[in-house]
Amino acid sequence: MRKFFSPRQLAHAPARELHNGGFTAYAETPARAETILRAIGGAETPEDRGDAAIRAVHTDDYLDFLREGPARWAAAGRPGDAMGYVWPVVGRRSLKLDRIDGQIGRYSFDASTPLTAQSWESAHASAQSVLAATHAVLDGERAAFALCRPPGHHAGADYYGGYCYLNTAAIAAQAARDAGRQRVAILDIDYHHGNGTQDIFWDRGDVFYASIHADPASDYPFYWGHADETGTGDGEGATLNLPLPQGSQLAPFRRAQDQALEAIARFAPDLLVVSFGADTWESDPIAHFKLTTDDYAVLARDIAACGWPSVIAMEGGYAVDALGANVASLLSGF
Ligand code: Q9C
Ligand code: ZN
Repeated sequence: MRKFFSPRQLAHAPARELHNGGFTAYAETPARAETILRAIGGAETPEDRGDAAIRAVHTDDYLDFLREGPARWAAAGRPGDAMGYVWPVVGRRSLKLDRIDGQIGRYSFDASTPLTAQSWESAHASAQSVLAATHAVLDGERAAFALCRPPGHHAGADYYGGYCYLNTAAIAAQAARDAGRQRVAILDIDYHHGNGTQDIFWDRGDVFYASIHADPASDYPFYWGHADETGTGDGEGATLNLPLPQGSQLAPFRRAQDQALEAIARFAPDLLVVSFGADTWESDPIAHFKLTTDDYAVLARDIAACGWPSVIAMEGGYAVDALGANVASLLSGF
């Protein structure tokens, strides 16, 4: 299988995050990518295809903010990484404010995702990796892997959060649509609900979004991912949320994935994007499912048996010592 990763994706390295009321070391580290790279035997560096496919998903003003926010933060005399502390209450106008703190609130949704001077470079390179994998599949590969880091599925068209800045799965799906594939499905098997991906395709019938994740009644991101969220307008019925309780092992996870794959089969996609998070692993430090390393090969074989050309985009997974083996197990199943 072809695999893609750019060394530029290592530059982004926030120092710390707000976690349960205190500052802790940032969980989404460059070491995650390095351990995956070692376990999968390296990856091709993607060519830089520029911004067009990113602009097909994200708004221009948001991308300007990702690039320019860190300099505005420094100009305000602030040390370290840009971090927000005030957000517009749902329903407030999306005002174009000059103050850096107001802008962070406007373009993000949580306090666990700092913006650094290197964030744009790495997020842009992460998008190039998923675009390279997507074009490999469009050109005939059965499956390709993008070692996306920073990850993507929490980022919306105009917001970042959950360690995500550019929505790589959405960029892949939209690139496939723009290359003429009529129907694209996204299967999200990260521990957390992919709120950004859901929001981006919420009112569209051409991209089906199915997610298996920890019940948002108990887990981040809380405000998305409930079973009654099914899309709207042309997208009514094209979003499928399958929340599971903390502690879930392979059996219920596999049943939920079968249900998602059956729904995707009815949709009949021309291409599948898999948002893969290994934070479902049994000892992940920030998550609470109980999958084993071998389970990922089982889940991947079930997906591969459906026969859809597949782009696999890396999302979460924070147990760095086990992460390489978990990703290698998943890829072995393809
Ligand atoms: N106290 C991904 O897996 N932090 N993002 C939750 C809980 C955010 C995870 C804090 C977790 C985001 C791509
Ligand atoms: Zn996650």
